[in-house]
Amino acid sequence: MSRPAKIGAAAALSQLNEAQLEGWTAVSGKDAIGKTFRFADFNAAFGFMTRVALMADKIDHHPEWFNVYNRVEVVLTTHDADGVSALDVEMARFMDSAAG
Ligand code: H2B
Repeated sequence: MSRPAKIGAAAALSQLNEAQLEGWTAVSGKDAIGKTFRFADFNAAFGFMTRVALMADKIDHHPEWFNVYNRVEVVLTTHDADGVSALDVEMARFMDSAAG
């Protein structure tokens, strides 16, 4: 697969903002976007993570994430591009749809 092109966090955030997807912010210290998802309980949070994990493996693009009970903090960046690429926007859109 060809190396994904870096578009940068600002461009990605403006695309997400355009699509009215809320809660995405720039991560400090690196070119990445992040969001904290909150669910009713662990079951709902882990269900979300499972749906995202299957998609991530399918498109070979994997999130950095941290889970405590009903909270899932995600960071999206493309290591191969050394920053945010269109794949991160695609994953962010999928996450918002998977979160319901
Ligand atoms: N995930 C993310 N987030 N960034 C990448 O650059 C990446 C990945 N690269 N998943 C893939 C896997 C790469 O390591 C393999 C070799 O294709």
